[in-house]
Amino acid sequence: MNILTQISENLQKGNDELVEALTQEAIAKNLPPKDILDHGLIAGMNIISDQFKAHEIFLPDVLLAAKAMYAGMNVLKPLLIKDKIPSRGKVVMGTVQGDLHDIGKNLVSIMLQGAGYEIIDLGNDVSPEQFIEAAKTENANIIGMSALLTTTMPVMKKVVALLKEQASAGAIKTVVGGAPVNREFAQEIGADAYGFDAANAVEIVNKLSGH
Ligand code: B1M
Repeated sequence: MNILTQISENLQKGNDELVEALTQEAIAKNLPPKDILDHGLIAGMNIISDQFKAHEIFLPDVLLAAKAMYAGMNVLKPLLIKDKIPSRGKVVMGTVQGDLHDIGKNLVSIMLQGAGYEIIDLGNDVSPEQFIEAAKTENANIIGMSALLTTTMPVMKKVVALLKEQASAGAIKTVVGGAPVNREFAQEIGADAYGFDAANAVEIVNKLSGH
């Protein structure tokens, strides 16, 4: 069996130690990190998503798969982040209030870090006030928000609205993303941009910060 399929299948079974070892093995075989991420780890997590949606598996299974996803991501992280490149700007990142899904947000952070941005990661369950406060104190150019639940998407609207009320409006740009988020929603709430995946988030942030 192809090593990427093995990574995907072991991620689905929640075999975190095996996923870590297989990811190391794939790197040793000179497979590109982006392929290991897309066709191994993310491919496995997509299958977990479909099975969870179809009620074929339950929350503890998803948690185990998430743990395995992190085991692989931790191995890939240094390869996705280049060393010693001058900072292209600061991005405050977080998953919005009420939402604990952080795998996608962490992937976006890793890719942005790899592209030379300084990331202020506020974690998950981040309130609108925390986003704005951090962006101001850190002098950040961009606020990046992730939401995976339809019920937490409105928090993004609050952040954009709160930012627009402030004197710093315009100076700090907002980027939104996450599985239920789309371009129309981003436009509707007045966000500056929408990123559909981690690589696209880098392109968007580059564009917004003039790189
Ligand atoms: Co939950 N969950 N979950 N979950 N979970 C979803 C999101 C769901 C779609 C599953 C389903 O029903 N099919 C569903 C939401 C339904 C909805 O709102 N429409 C759901 C639910 C219902 C729940 C709970 C409510 C379940 C319950 O308790 N009954 C609960 C909520 C907890 C909470 O947040 N308050 C819950 C809990 C969990 C776990 C804790 C078990 C776990 C999260 C673990 C963790 O994150 N540490 C989990 C997981 C893993 C998932 C699924 C299966 C996978 C999410 C994931 O990590 N994907 C998910 C199914 C799905 O998304 N289809 C599901 C992989 C990740 C790489 O993709 O996060 O989409 P993603 O990120 C992508 C892009 O979206 C984009 O780039 C990333 C890389 O390509 N992106 C950005 C993300 N953020 C971005 C920001 C940007 C730009 C791009 O700019 C700033």
